[in-house]
Amino acid sequence: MKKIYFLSDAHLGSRAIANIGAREKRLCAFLDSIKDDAQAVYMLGDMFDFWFEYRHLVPKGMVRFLGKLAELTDNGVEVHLFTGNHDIWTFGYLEQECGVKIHHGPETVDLKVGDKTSRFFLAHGDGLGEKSRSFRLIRLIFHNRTCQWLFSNVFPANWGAELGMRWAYYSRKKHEGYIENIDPATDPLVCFAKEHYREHPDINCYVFGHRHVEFDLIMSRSCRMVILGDSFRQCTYACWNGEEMVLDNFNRIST
Ligand SMILES: [Mn+2]
Repeated sequence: MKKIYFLSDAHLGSRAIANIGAREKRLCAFLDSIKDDAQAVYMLGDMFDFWFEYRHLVPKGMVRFLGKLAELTDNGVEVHLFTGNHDIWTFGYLEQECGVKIHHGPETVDLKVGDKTSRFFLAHGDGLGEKSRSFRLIRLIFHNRTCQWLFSNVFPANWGAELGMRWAYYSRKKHEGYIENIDPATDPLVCFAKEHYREHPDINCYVFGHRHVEFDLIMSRSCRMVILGDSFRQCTYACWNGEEMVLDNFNRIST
């Protein structure tokens, strides 16, 4: 039976993560290991530490990963890429070149494995239940089409890319070594999911990335919430086999 895989937050290309090249290879080895039994792979955001696509240019590096995406889709595996808060700015290249399907926001999807169908709510997780005004303002600017056009066409690309990589670097450094504790009573993502579930009791599974913490919560007899962790350090992922959602990691894979 084929399976559906979920992973997130590889932060490829990051200057703040040691040996990011080796980590990219490990991720590619994992994707290679699942290529025969994967029906679909859902990547829930921040696979790139900073991805900004210009009309005729894309960021350097990460070619093994891009090649692996193309290989999977060429072989009939559906690959879905949700944009996170580090890789919002893809405007067609990844779809055309790597054959992936891009999602710019949360999606509710019915996933079918064999004869079993389950309803999933999938999102990177940034901005959901988030109340901080400064975060919301930055998010608004990052997603604004006019700001994106100005960044792309007025600012020299070398400066733009440098600025973006530095922003991503400092954002990573800020969270480094800080293991976040998710308190289900107050956590914005958990609160968001609970509120959403009250209005959409037909959802069977909420899956998020973004937090770099693994988290698993039984919401009810028929609904579960999973935060995936990350794909560079803990290397955690989830796998839906039609019967259950299995959480595992690919740390043991050597390249
Ligand atoms: Mn994120």
